[in-house]
Amino acid sequence: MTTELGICRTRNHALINWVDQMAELCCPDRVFWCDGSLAEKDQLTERAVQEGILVRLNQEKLPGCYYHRSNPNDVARVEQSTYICCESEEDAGPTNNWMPPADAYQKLHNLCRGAMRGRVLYVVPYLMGPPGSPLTKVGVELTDSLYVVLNMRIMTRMGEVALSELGERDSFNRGLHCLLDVHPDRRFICHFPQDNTIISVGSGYGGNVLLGKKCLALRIGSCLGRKEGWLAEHMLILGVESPGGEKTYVAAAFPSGCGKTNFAMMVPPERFKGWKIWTVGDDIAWMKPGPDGRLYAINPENGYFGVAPGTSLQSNLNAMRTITRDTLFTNVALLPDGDVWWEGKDGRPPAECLDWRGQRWTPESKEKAAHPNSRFTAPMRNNPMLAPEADNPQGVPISAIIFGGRRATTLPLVCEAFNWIHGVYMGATMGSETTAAAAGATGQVRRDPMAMLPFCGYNMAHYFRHWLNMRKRIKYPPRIFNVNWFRKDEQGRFLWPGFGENMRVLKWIIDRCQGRVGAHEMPLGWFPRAQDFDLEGLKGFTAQDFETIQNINLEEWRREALSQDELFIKLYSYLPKEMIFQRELLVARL
Ligand code: SAT
Ligand code: MN
Repeated sequence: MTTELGICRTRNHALINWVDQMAELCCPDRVFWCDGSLAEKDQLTERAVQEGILVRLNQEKLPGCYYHRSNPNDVARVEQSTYICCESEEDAGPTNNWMPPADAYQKLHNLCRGAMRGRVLYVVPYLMGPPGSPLTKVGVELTDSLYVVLNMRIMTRMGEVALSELGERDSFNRGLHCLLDVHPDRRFICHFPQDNTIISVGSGYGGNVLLGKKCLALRIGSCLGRKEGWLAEHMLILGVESPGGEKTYVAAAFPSGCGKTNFAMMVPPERFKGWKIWTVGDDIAWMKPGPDGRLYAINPENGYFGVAPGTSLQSNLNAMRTITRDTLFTNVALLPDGDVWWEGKDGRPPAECLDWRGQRWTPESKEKAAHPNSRFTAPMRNNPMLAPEADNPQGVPISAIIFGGRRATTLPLVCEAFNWIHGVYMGATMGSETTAAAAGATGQVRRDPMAMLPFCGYNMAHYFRHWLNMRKRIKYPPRIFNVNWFRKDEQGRFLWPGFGENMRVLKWIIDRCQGRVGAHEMPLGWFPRAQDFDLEGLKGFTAQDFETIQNINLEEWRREALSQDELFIKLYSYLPKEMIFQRELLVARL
């Protein structure tokens, strides 16, 4: 039996009416309703190859894998073109760009008017979260980009499954995406929290256009979470299983490009034989108190949109296994035999390849072959260590929340907050050196509270208050920790080996959560005692090195406290007083 593809299969009037309205605005030649089937995937993939959007890779080496090059002016999220369009500017807060909703609608509708002439409008119904979860949300993205459709098919639970979850309800996120002419002057990513609506134009790059991810799961999600009493966070979720079978779940916030995917898929080193790390999610956590008083988390996504450069068998074995099939590669380098390459992949650089712009590249070339923010889009089901609970509608109970930035100095490898409020302060004052995940200069320290600076859909100070208020709703709150894998010595060498060895830090965190070890009280929080932190089998790293990496330099901390103030001053009129008290306590302890 053959089923006809692209046909509307819903009787949801709100949905049909809205699609009609948007089609009337954008004037596509055709409307194609996605059902998420395999037949549809094959058909659309074939079309993308014919249209030159995808290149078929070597199907023997990489079955089901395809390659895409984006417009060179469109390779990362653009924070300066990202807007929160709520009624009052105050509600968007000083860390967001704001546009009045009426103005934004007018501007964007003008840009979209007739923009899909000669093109197809794809209707992409999708779920963020497993079917049947109380946290799961339905979104529908209308897009004229086949690349977006095929990525959304990996990143979300897409098609029929979303339509049946939605049923006759009107409560779904309305997302409209138009490529236009992919010009930075006509690039806007606008969020309308009061209407549960997103409009993104002028870009084809992941974080700007896969609307379920940063736009719905974080920016709109954070607004919904504030209203409904839960947390939408830029966090990975992992499960640690001991040799005895004890499972502990941890959520961790790191800014984009700081190794969330690597941490979420970590392989424990030799010393931790019998321990297992299970991946629940690598980028986003939705967390809500459960009936037993603990905080439960789901990963709303269905795939990984990971940074390719630096990914190797050494740094992330499970990711390398995950991306051997059914994966889309964007802006990496293309080898003559239809394989892909990037800086930091195993083995020697290829003698020759095409770089991410499609130009001939050799090891002598000055430019990088893969763009530093080149990505793979891979189904999470390919991950050999995918936690079975990733599909559990109830989510997993979180025992620890970890905050971490990329800091060459100042921040120790690990410390634990004294309590929830202190932990919120730790998260709120997080700083990190900027990476290639966002357009702009890299390597500069900026305050990135909870790794949410580019993703919080409302006033950051109200967001801190929401975090503080959540304490009252969680009977058994997770412990909160801060980590920094990136501290360097005076010669600029990393002090900590990172990757799998981060298991040692995780082990201490788990031991703290299970009440198995004590700790030293220090000005920044609880520090590990030497006898509790396992350094055995860690070559070239001594107890002295551990002291160095945990060292608090008072001069650096005076500067840190001042620099923390820059963000607080910006937010001052709304800042919860608890944050000011915490700052004073810190200064006093120092
Ligand atoms: O580009 S994305 O926003 O999807 C990834 C990231 O920056 O975290
Ligand atoms: Mn991210």
